[in-house]
Amino acid sequence: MIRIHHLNQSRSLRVIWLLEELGLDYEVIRYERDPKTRLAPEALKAIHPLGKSPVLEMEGARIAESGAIVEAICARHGPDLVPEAGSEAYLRHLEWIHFAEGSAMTPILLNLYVGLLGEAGAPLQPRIQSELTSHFQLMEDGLRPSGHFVMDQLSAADIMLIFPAGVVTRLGREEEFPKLAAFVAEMRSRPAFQRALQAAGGD
Ligand SMILES: N[C@@H](CCC(=O)N[C@@H](CS)C(=O)NCC(=O)O)C(=O)O
Repeated sequence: MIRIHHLNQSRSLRVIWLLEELGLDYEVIRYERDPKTRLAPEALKAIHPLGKSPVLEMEGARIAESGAIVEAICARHGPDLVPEAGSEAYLRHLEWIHFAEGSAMTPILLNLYVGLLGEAGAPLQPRIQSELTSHFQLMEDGLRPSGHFVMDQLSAADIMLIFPAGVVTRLGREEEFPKLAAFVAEMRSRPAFQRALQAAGGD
């Protein structure tokens, strides 16, 4: 049995979405953020020292990092969500998978945290905003006419990129990045995404 340690309103929704797309059996172990601090509960530290979500248990092994989890699930159960090894598309796909956490999240998190500083963070804002915009623009330009990244059907890269792409809509920047906004709406309307939302507890 696959078990997913899921924190509400977190990146682990992308893992539940993937499990639903693949029609796999799984169990969700839910953790709730502290309503004031928004941090995960201490109980998650018993699962992984960082106390962050997602953490997956599959075939007796425990694995953290959403990108690694998505790759591991696809390697075992979802070959159709990854382009053929050795192809040009495979390289682009790998690039996007790692971009989602390794690059895009840096300006997104800086924007969030430095924004909390108000005026004290003002000297950092021009750089943060230009990095945020260039990362959104790269995603906007990377979308294919089919509305997907890399393949003309759903791939694991789409599943990874839903999180940084969703920030465009959260920041109300849909008009600047219309293709990204359409991507988010389209992915969210998929039946498997809706089932994932339900399994995750609605958020
Ligand atoms: N790079 C990691 C990031 C994991 C992470 O930061 N998870 C957040 C939720 S989106 C978390 O658990 N935060 C709670 C906390 O830091 O207390 C991944 O992709 O899995």
